[in-house]
Order: sequence, then C-alpha cells, then structure tokens
Amino acid sequence: MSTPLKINKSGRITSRMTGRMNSMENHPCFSEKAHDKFGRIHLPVAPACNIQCRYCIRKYDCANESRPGVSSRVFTVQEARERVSMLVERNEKISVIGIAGPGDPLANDATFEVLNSINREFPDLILCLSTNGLYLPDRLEDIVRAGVRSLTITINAVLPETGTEIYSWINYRGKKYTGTDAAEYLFANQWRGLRNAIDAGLIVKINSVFIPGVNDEEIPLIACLAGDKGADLMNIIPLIPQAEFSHLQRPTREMIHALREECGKYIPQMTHCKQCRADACGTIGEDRDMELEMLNARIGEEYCEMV
Ligand code: CLF
Ligand code: SF4
Repeated sequence: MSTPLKINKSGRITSRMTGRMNSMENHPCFSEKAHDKFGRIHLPVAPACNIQCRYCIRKYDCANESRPGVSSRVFTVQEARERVSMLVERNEKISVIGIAGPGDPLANDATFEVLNSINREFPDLILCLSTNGLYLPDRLEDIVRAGVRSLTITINAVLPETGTEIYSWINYRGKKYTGTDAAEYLFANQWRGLRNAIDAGLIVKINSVFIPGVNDEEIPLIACLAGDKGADLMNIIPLIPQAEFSHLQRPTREMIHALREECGKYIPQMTHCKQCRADACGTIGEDRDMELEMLNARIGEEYCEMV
C-alpha cells in the first residue's frame, strides 16, 4: 500500500503527505536547499551493533576524528533528553534530532526511549534514524509509533557473494550468521524494511558506501531498485579506508561524481553529505562541540539567575 496524495475539499494537500513534504523541505540532509538553513543534533545513545561491516571501527571516547561511528562518549537517555531541551531552545536552526550510532540504533532499546520522549516534548522536530536495516521489518511499528519521519538505510550490495566481502557476520534474533546466509538475511530485511517504511509514509534515503573494487558495479543496481521502490534519495559515501579495508584506496572525487551521474538516472543523489560523527551538532559542515554548547547553555542559565 503506497501513501496516497491526500487533497481536501478546498484543494489543500493534507495530512501525512504534508508531513512528508515538510520533512523533506526542512531536513538538512534530505534537502540541499535546507542544508545551511537548518541543523541537526545526533544523540549518541546507540553503542551496540547487530552486524559487523568490514570497514567499521567504532570509538566511544573520541574527540578528534570526524566520521560516522565515533562520539566523545555514549549518552544516557536522561543526558540525551537534557541536551535536546537545552540546545533546541538556544538554537532555532535545529530542525532534526537524529540517532546514528555509534552502533546501530535498532540494536539499542535506548533509541526508542529517547525518541518517544523527544516526540512527546517536541512534536515539531523531525526525528531521524540511520540503520543498517537488519531489524527494520521487526521494529518499524515502534519506529512509526515513536514519531520518526525520516529514515536512512545503508545498503551496500545486492548479491550475497558481494555481501560476504563486506560483512563479517550478522546477529539476528539471537543467532549469529556468516557468509552468504548473513548477507541473504540482511539484504532481505533491508529491502522489505525499505518497502514497509515507504508504505508507512516515512521519507527514505539509501546510503551506499562506495568500496572500490568490491561493490562499485553493484551500486547502480541498488540505485535502480531503491528508486523503483520509491526511496526519495541516495547518498553515495566514499569508503574511509580502515579496519579490514585499510589497504583499499578512498575513491577520488571524479570516481564519485561519475557514479552519482550514473545512479542519478534512477534516484536523486545527495551531494552535500559530510560523513558526520554520531554526536554531530549544528549545521552540516559547521559542527559544534555538543558538550561545549551545553556548558555555554548552563553558564548562560546561571548568569540569568544571578541578574
Ligand atoms: Fe543524521 Fe543521517 Fe538523519 Fe542526517 S546525517 S541520521 S540523515 S540527521 Fe546527513 Fe551526516 Fe551525511 Fe548522514 S550529512 S552523515 S546524510
Ligand atoms: Fe559499524 Fe554501522 Fe556497520 Fe554496525 S552497521 S558495523 S555501526 S558501520
């Protein structure tokens, strides 16, 4: 069941579709026009992951690297709530609260506690999740109930054989899988989750990590399938050579540009991604240190109490 365009008697687009359009227009990642007008806060409440990508190194005490999978520390649910309350009031540009790790949001129950709580307190903020998709079919109802409006699924391959080169293992419903079994479960859930999320009215982006010599030939196929199923946007992310892929080259700008050109035939391409940290805060590319922002907010409050 796809989301119908709902138009009322006076010709106005209503309900869920208006929500979708607002979410797209005011989201700094989904809309290039919005990327310097609006900002986002990533809440690092999700340290655990349910799969192992061969390019991933997670760090929970890292101040000086700027890439996905790192954060200064992991927040408790209470800390995450406090930060949103304080920082949103001080920064009118924040339109999105996202959970993007440092692990997989759907492998951590704290994700849902935080989302439910923020949705109750700030229903106008766009809630955003980024996931590998393994648990998407299982948790979609919870995601929708928590008020999430935008979703990113990282899909790196279509063929299970390619999947074995990218993923060491997955852990699904208490069982560990490796090889093509792991890839088959993961891919089936990613595509099913994608279709269900679109049907549920979420705006959906696909992230694909461009791993030269491993999945470059499959990325256009991902673009074609995702576009065909109704995903809104694709973000081709150049590999950061590390972990088991430390011997590979990061793709050049020209390589990325050529692949985006090809994939753009099937689905709109994102070109302004900055591969953010799991605790990013502010506008894309002009991140602030969230702890420093909190300190300033507290000093400001104390000053107001004194005068
Ligand atoms: Fe964060 Fe991702 Fe939501 Fe954006 S980031 S969870 S969709 S609010 Fe954006 Fe950062 Fe690129 Fe991600 S620039 S890494 S695409
Ligand atoms: Fe790392 Fe994300 Fe892959 Fe998990 S899904 S291993 S957090 S890159």
